[in-house]
Amino acid sequence: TRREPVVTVALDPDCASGSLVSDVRRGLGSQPRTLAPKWLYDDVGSDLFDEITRLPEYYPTECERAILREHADDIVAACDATTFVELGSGTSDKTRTLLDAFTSTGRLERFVPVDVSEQTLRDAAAMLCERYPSLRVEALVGDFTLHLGHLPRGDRRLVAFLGGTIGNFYVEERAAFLGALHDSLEPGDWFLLGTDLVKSADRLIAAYDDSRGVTARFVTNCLRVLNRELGSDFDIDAFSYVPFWDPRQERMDLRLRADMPQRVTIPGADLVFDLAHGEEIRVEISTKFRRESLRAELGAAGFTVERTWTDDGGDFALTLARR
Ligand code: AVJ
Repeated sequence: TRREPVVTVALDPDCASGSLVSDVRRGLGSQPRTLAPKWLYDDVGSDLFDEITRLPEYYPTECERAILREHADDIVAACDATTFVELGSGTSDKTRTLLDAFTSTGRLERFVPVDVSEQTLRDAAAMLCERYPSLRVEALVGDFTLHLGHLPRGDRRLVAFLGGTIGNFYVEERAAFLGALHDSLEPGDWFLLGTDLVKSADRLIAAYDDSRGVTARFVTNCLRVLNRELGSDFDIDAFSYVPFWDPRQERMDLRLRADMPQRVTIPGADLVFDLAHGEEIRVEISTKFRRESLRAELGAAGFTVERTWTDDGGDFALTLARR
């Protein structure tokens, strides 16, 4: 008998738009001006990101896939989870490699994909029920920085956070996220984390400044989102995309620079400000990690690293830690 997915909505839709307004007021209303990367992912932004993952210069997605292809069985064998939670699961595309490995052990009982995009999640959950008929699929529509308290309890859990998305967080946000995750787990639960690793500046810059300009369009799209959602009047053509590698913080820093002075009005956030010629808005950071500092950071949050897997080139890592 095939089961139907159970979908729980933890995200309040008004709250989603409310947090856009407060993010914009906080980030653009003060210096240095910033914008939170989660607003890059409307439908257009999600499609552009998908295109990025297929660019020859953008190695992380393919490296992570290679690790999963090569080591999914080892990962599943290394932990004794019966519930598998994925934060930011999207289409659950990469995860199928892990689900296949879990299925052949016969141990997995439940899969909990968590994502902010309700439709994507519903479609993925329906597909997974069909593909894994004996699995209980309990999807959670929520923001993984806010709704960790809604994760199901009881079973031994493995929580996966893949794709290197943790690199978007600032140091303090990372500590807060790891702390909240630690608090929502039980001793003995597992955490599988995907992180991009420090490498030469040339390769990093190429990955975030592709020759076809897809990344520039992806980052600039946030201004379109604000013009549409909040009625702002950003003159989108008057901005240049400026990505750079910050060697001290070991992160890519992706900014938009105003090519001419302009006054920006954002009615939906009740905000007016002047941008000087050359003034920059930071839209995203993408932190790159080292194995040792990652172990220390996970340790500080109360996790013990059990295993680390990398691709052959050592570009990307999957770290399995235990609470
Ligand atoms: C989705 C956050 C992992 O940081 O590499 C790609 C986003 N931004 N190109 C990354 C991104 C520009 C991506 N993450």
